[in-house]
Amino acid sequence: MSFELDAERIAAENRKGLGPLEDDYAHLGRQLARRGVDIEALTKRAMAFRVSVPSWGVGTGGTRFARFPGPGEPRNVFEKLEDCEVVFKLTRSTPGISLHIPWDKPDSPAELRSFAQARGLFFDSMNSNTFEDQPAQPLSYKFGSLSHTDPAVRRQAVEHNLECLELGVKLGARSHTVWIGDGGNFPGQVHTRKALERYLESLGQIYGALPEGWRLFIEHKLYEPAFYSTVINDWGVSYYCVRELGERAFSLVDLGHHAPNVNIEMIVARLIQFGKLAGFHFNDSKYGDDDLDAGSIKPFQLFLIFNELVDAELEQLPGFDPAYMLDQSHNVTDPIESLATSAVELVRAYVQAHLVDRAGLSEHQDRNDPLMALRTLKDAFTTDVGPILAMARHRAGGAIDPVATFRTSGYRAQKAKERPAEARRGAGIV
Ligand code: RM4
Ligand code: MN
Ligand code: MN
Repeated sequence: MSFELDAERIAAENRKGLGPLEDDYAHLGRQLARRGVDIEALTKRAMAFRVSVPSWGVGTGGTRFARFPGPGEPRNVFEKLEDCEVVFKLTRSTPGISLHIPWDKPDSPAELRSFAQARGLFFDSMNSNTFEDQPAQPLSYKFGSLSHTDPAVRRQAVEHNLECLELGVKLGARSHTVWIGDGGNFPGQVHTRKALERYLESLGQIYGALPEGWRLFIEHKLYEPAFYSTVINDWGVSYYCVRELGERAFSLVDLGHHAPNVNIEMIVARLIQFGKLAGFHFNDSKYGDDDLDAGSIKPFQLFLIFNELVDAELEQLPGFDPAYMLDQSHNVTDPIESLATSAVELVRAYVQAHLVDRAGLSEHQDRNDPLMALRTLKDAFTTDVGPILAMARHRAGGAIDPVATFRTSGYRAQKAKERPAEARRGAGIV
């Protein structure tokens, strides 16, 4: 029998924190009432927020230099799901799992699906992998995949994506996410226009095979692994491609895939306006694709992104239905703690964005009053909504303090016994 974090353990921890939480919640409720805000409405929104976790996020990541595996790391997709379930039990916001194929390819999709269902989990987006070679793979992706110069390599990459779709249907997934590492390391290596033409032709084949009711997401990335030029390098190219492909193709924004200082909230607003925002891979970064925990470096940026999202949500823009996912690499923290913390930070930004006085903001904009406009945003951003988040988790059966509850549960130590380290393991982003 494998060790599980049970509801009684969470309830016991919550009993310790409930008194002070109720005080703080009542106090915040009175403060918000003075601003004309109903705390209960915000708590309901917090309880309804959902973000999916990546199966690859529960393993320790790494850099080009090293990977330092943690104790009790999951060794297969079932164990990954066990860890994802813990994040869900602690936060109650993360029932969706995004799988990476072939890292998580199950022998029996039906068995995996019922394993997930029994835990209240479901499969969200599928992710293909043509950025590395697999053992016994006939052709190499060293010089690209969907945009490769050799049609046989492109075919192989397309077929891999078709296999992901087929598997996704069996698992009950509803979208497919394509990120490729294609590009050039040196000037002249790749013919810029021809590579994009080849990519579009390959992607057209994947789009053409998209199952009924599915959406196709494509993810741009400025650089890495190609350091000079990347085929889908920014949101403009991504937007062009999804427009070319058709109405079920959308641009996905991974926060770490932009140059430092880029105004990502503006990219988000543009994609919303053009009806092409797929959703997100949330994370944070200082320099590039650092894959740090959401909100750890630029919490105000995260808030400003949610400000755009909530603005669209409140306006009920037709077709606005972004998919929220985490995409992080945990190199020095416990992956379960990092994922739970990020999920909490997203709900925080979401609730804070609901605190923006939108009528007031729009007046300040119309009167060209930048100082008051910024202050309106800052009033929302600087409100400590922690008690709302904790109360929402508590009411949903989650933990008032997810990290403390996880630490006292002994889950990691138990898993270290149940899952002895293996010599070589492919989990994580290296
Ligand atoms: C990439 C990108 C993809 C992720 C891989 C592992 O940088 O963010 O979404 O699947 O990393
Ligand atoms: Mn990503
Ligand atoms: Mn990335």
